[in-house]
This record gives sequence, structure tokens and C-alpha cells, in this order.
Amino acid sequence: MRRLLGWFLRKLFGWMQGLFTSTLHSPRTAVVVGRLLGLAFVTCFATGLYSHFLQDPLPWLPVLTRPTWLYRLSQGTHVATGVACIPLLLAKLWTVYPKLFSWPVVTGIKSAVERASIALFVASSVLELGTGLVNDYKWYPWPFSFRQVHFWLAWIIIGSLVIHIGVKLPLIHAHWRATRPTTTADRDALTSRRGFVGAVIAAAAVLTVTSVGQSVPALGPVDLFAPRRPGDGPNALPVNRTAAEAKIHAAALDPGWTLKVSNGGLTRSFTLAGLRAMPQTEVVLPIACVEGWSQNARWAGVRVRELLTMVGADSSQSAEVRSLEVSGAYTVAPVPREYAWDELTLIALNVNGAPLDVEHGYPARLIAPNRPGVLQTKWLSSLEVI
Ligand SMILES: Nc1nc2c(c(=O)[nH]1)N[C@H]1C(S)=C(S)[C@@H](COP(=O)(O)O)O[C@H]1N2
Ligand SMILES: [Mo]
Repeated sequence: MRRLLGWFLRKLFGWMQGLFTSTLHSPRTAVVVGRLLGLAFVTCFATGLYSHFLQDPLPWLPVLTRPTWLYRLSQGTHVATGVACIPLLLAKLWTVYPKLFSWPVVTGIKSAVERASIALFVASSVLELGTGLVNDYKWYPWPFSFRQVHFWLAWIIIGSLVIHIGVKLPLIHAHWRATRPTTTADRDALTSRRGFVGAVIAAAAVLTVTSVGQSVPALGPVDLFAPRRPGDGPNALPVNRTAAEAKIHAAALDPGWTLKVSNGGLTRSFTLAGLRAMPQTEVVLPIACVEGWSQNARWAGVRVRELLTMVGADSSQSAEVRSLEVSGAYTVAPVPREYAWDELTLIALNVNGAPLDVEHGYPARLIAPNRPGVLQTKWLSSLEVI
């Protein structure tokens, strides 16, 4: 019975192999597409790490508040390269998929490691890119923490990629440079490879150009896929989570609202009128969302450092802000001292020349330079020295 099954599989795989006659299923195509995919993956990985460690800081990693647009650029690049990875990965899989039917399935330790690492790589990349894409549309249809899973999958991808490249190094080396075509068949293969790789690059470029409008205003008009558009929303600024979603209307619009600023046992309460009576500072800073969209806005309000000084804090101390929102991931955010004492960090009361709309955090929100959007807390209730 087992011999019969073995015979059957061998025949089946042999027959499948016979179907893949295109010259595109060649190591050279795999290397050309693989290089592009590797570049996109590594860029996406590096920018992803940066975003992760801005949100989960390592004690020894410095917090950079300049340039103010760095996170905007890096997160825009993260989402754009992630999107470009999708056609590149599909092309790479198509190029090599006859290998799926190679017989015998494994020939020894080396091939077992190779195949296992590829299985891991394919499964984790499909999950990573799929959930990442869904996340760009602000849709989190799973019970786990997106960021933690995204982070660990990225390491699995990079690890399996390193093994894969290590195993394939001789082949990669042999096909890194194009060989001069000598026969007509060679020339035909070269022509079809150029067409194929050209089409893949074009697909990646079109996807990028038609979705990057969410962070590059000049490309706004050709923004077909991105879920948010520059300037679209109250105060001419897109909204991420709405006041209704956060169930915040009553608390935010309460005329008795105050901002509590505290340091140890000392707490001072500021009314909205009280905050408006203080010196107002104007800054131009972006909201740069992890989901890829970003936009500059003109904010005005009171410097955080001024409020901290009023409760006797000094510049060695960090703070945290709390939202009126009582549950969820946004209720409290750390404000490391690099942000807290920066002259551009505000308790913002106005945006783009008008009081904050309730959707943007009325009566007051935090805005700080080079900080992920998710940490720019809306509907503040307190600022506390920690
Ligand atoms: N309290 C609170 N603050 C919040 C959020 C939230 O849901 N609740 N969303 C954050 C996210 S993810 C982003 S990108 C920005 C978006 O700000 P905006 O909606 O004013 O554009 O607010 C941040 N501050
Ligand atoms: Mo965000």
C-alpha cells in the first residue's frame, strides 16, 4: 500500500513538473525578483522596528524629537514597502512554485532545513502582509494584540529569510549577474523575464503611487486605495477613532471639564478658560498614524513644560497623560522627558486656526514632535509627573 502511494505521488509530481514549461520558472528570475523582495522586506522590517520601539521604548534607546517628520517618513515608508511586498511576494512564489512538486520531498538534512524554513517564511509572510494590509484599513478582526503579533512574525520572517538565503547562497551567487544570451532560446528567455519583472515592478509601483496619497499630499489626487485623504475631516484633518466610537461626547463636552496636572501630592486643576488665558504657542506638527496616513496641522495651546513647571517638576522627570476615555489602549500614554520638556510639545486647544473639534480631542489633546499618532492622546483628563 505504501509503495503504491509512493509510486502514485511520484507520478503525480512528475506530471505536475511537466506543466511548468515557462522559462520564467528559472533561478535567474527567482534571484531578480528575490532581490527586490528582500530590499522591500528589509526596509519594511527596519521601519517597523523603529515604530515598535517608539511605542515600547527600550531603556537605553534615545528618544528622538527631531526631525519632527522622521516618524512620518519612516511609517509612510513602512506601509508603502509593505504594500509593495504583496505583488513581489506573489511573483516570487509563482516563479518558484514548481519546486513545491519536486520529488523526493526532502533529500537530507540540508534540504529538510531549507524546505522547513521556506514553509515558515511563506506562512509568516502571508499572515504578516495580510493582517498588516487589513490593519491599514483600521479593521482589527482578531482577538490578539496586533502590534505584538506583527512584531514577532517579523522576526520569524527575517530569521527564516536568513536561513533561506544561507542555503541558496551558491545559487544566488551563480545567478546574481545576467549571463550573456548565446542561443535564440536564451534570448527568448531574457525577453520574457524582462517583461515579467517589468510587469511586477509596475504593479508594485502602481499600488504604491495610488495608496501613498494618504501621506504625500501631492499624490492625493491619485489616491485610490488608501482609506483616508488629506484635508478630509473636521478642522481639515482626517479622524482616526471618532468621538462616537470612543463614547466620549458627554465627558468631553461637559462644561465643568478641567485638566488635572499633578506632581506627587500636589494637583492643580485648569479650566479650559484658564488654559486659554495662559501664553499660547503655535507649532506645525504632523499626525502620523501607524496605519500609514499622515498630515501636518497647525496646533496652538499651552506648552507641557510650562504646566509641569507650575507643579514644581524639573526636566529630569517624565510624565504621562490620561484620556477621558476609560477603556482601551488609548486611556494612558507615557510622555518621556524628551517630549515633556520639548518646546514643541503642547496641550493643544486649537488646530488649523479653530478650537479642536470634538473628533480631534476637544477640549484638549497632546501633540508632540516625532511621535506616533497613537500616542497623541485626545480628550485629555490629566497630566501627571511620574
Ligand atoms: N483618547 C484617544 N486618543 C487618541 C486616539 C484614540 O482612539 N483615543 N487615537 C490615536 C490615533 S491612533 C491617532 S492616529 C490620532 C489621530 O488623531 P485625529 O483623530 O485627531 O486625527 O489620535 C490618537 N489619539
Ligand atoms: Mo493611529
